[in-house]
Amino acid sequence: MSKRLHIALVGNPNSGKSSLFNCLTGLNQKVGNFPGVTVDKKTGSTNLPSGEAEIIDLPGTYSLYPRRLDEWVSYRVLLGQDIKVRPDVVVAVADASNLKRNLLFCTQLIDLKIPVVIALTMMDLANKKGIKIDIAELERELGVPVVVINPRKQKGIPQLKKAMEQTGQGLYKPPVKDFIDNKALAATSIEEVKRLRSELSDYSAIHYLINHESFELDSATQSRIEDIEKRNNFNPTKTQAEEILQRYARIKHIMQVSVSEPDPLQKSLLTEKIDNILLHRRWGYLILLAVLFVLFQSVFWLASYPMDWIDGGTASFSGWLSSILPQSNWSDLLVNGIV
Ligand SMILES: Nc1nc2c(ncn2[C@@H]2O[C@H](COP(=O)(O)OP(=O)(O)O)[C@@H](O)[C@H]2O)c(=O)[nH]1
Ligand SMILES: [Mg+2]
Repeated sequence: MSKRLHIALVGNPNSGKSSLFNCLTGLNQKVGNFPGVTVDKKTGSTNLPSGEAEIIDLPGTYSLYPRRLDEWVSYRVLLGQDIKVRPDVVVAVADASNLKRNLLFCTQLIDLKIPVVIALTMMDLANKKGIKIDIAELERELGVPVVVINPRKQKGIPQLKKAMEQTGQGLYKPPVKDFIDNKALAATSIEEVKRLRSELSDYSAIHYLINHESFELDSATQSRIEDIEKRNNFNPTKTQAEEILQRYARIKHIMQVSVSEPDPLQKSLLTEKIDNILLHRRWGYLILLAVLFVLFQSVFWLASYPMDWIDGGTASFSGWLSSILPQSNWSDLLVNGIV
């Protein structure tokens, strides 16, 4: 029997992570806390074609540069620092209607060289905005499976399950080539960290350089990394800034080749065409008169309804009044004069 897969869901806040978690796990959910912190730990199980798998919904994160406590929780899991949570597959939930921002985090995960599947949500919203995404092209550029899902409508879930399972079984390997040239960001420091930890990718080594103090490392390794930083003048801020710039440059290229958005120029052409007709020297006035005519007509036409109701109402009210009041001058004044 194959081993039970452990699958973690990550992604930007509001990307649809919890909706997907609910969709996959249904009623098989447990909520607890991560050890030592009051951050929700939601776990559950789901059925994959080959058997049951464990699912964990990690707190939302914008990038691999954690700031808040809950972002640190996700970060530690992704960097292999949480001994209790060791996912075999990471599902990166990404909002298709905000693809550029979501891809930043996805490409960081890809460069960690962990098994990643991208679950693309909000495709319905993207389509409404006129955005079209070439999924095959996106897959080619990123080198990992991309599956379109709508957890709200339970769409694409069997396809996602298949991709999770195949990735967990090692059918899709993390891409050999980095998304950006991470090595060039701090070549010697990365090389030296990898001599201490041969299993790390170039990009993970950068994270060890930046955040080793928060990692579970023995004191000898801690001081060695400290030493590597000092000798090579490793500058974390500069490295991060350079990394983000390079990622966005490549993401921009991906957006150009795999995403078509409505051209703002095309839109302005349409409004220009409408303006040309409405503001025409002769036809413009005629159109204006026609619009005003329709407007006046519709006011009279619409007003006739409440006027008829009021007429009918007062007639039946005065009829009713004269029927209940005794015959006198006063009742005559009330019924025929006032009402
Ligand atoms: N239109 C649309 N809405 C979605 C989709 N996926 C999730 N949502 C909605 O997006 C909102 C945020 O989802 P949620 O699962 O709470 O996001 P989380 O912050 O990543 O856990 C919710 O109102 C969902 O119903 C989708 O594919 N299409
Ligand atoms: Mg959530």
